[in-house]
Amino acid sequence: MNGAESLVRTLVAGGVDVCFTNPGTSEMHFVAALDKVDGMRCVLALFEGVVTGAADGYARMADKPASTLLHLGPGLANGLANLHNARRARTPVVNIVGDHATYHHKYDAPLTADIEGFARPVSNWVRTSPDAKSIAQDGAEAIAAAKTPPGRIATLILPANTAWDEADGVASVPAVAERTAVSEDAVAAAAAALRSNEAKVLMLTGAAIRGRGLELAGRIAAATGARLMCPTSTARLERGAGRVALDRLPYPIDIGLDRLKDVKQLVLAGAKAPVAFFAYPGKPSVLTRDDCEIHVLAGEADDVVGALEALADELGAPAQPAGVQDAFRPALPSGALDPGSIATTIAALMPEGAIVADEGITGGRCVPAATIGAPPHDWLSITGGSIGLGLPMATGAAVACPDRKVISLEGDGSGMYTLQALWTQAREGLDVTTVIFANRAYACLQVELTNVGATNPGRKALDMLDIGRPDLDWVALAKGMGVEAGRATTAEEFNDQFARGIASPGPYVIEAVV
Ligand SMILES: Cc1ncc(C[n+]2csc(CCOP(=O)(O)OP(=O)(O)O)c2C)c(N)n1
Repeated sequence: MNGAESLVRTLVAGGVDVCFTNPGTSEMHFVAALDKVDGMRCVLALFEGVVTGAADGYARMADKPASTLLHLGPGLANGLANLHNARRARTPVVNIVGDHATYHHKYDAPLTADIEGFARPVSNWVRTSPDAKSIAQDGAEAIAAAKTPPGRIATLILPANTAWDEADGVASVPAVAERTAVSEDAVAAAAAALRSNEAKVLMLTGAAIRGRGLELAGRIAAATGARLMCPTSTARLERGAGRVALDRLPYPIDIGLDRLKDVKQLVLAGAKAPVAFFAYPGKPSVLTRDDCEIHVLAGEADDVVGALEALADELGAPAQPAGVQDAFRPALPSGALDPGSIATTIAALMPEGAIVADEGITGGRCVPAATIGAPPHDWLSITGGSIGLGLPMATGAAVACPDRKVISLEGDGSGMYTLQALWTQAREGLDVTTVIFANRAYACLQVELTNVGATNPGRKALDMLDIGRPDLDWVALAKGMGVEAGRATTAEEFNDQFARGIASPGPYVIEAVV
């Protein structure tokens, strides 16, 4: 077999059996190998930002990496922003980037670029395979690197001749490092902090905001009265009726500061100490008060669930968690369509086990509170602040979980970065209902203009924050990519449209004019 086939066989044997691709000439042997090997699902995307964002959404839900196939330096570069988001989410990803044959490099042909240079800032592991005989082993090591806690980006560069030359065979994935157990001292310090009579918060993320982690957090809250919080952006949060509810740190700095203003003891379980998303003139960067004591129970690569287990034991926590969310469904709204009524409709109709991919920006701001009592669901957010993740992330999540409904909340501005994801959803028949908050504006930035103290904006400045003239026609855009779509301008129309999306087994787009 050739190098490309040895790599594909190694990926499949190592459990990496989905590949999001956008190939070119240098990847043709890899593409040809896909047919020689059973077990690899290949999903084409029409832009690399969709490839990398889909790989992120997939791994968040599948709990294992997908691979990507990208075309030399420019293909990788097109996918960098969503690799940045994936890196911030601690998502495991195995990137395969084709390159010119090793002997062709010295001619500086047009697509020649510093691929390792492009890859390094978003990758924890980068390697260029030197020859076909090394590729299987390099591929196996890339998988191990991606799976190394807390989840990493591995980028393997595949020169064309290493793909077509004769290879040795398949390699198996080396042992992956376990998550580190936390020290007894860290547990004791966290317990002392949470026993204190001062205002206290347990800030959780990663595995701590799913399943067993949430239950333990609730038991710790029951023992201590600690407030349970999570960061603004989390890779995957399990929430809804019957689950321990967390107080999510709000994005706007003033509200975030207010939420933490009394806190004197902060215990971090997998999370970082909270800082402002941006610096604002005259406002602090750190969101906790100066005299707040911060204790790290578990870092991001530590066994945070084991740490919570030890903490619950240390505190003699009761079996019943505190803060379990009651079931609550609102009635369907009527009248004007606005972010509040849209959130109410979603809360009324979203099915159990839904996956919400949240890039709703200001239009989606009411959905989290409205849906907290809805049937249990998962919530995926943009972790690196780089918009253009939402539609690809929803696509990848739907590939990972074909039996679950994906609800994609999308700002119209953010959606335009990677709208080609809709074509992939149509081609793959993915069960995604997308709500486009069509406010014809970069509304978030209109608020930020004031927040940073830029006063008296003129017409040119305001024009940079307005995306009307012409208004985007999302129904036509979706239909042009083979996705059924409808428009809603009233709450009643949105109720009908959303019910239609939920009833559809395939992709459906709703342009909600707000
Ligand atoms: C890659 C990237 N480019 C630009 C931005 C800056 N930015 C943040 S929000 C935003 C506008 C989002 O518009 P939309 O999705 O329509 O949501 P709205 O603000 O209207 O609610 C922009 C351009 C960003 N966060 N990431």
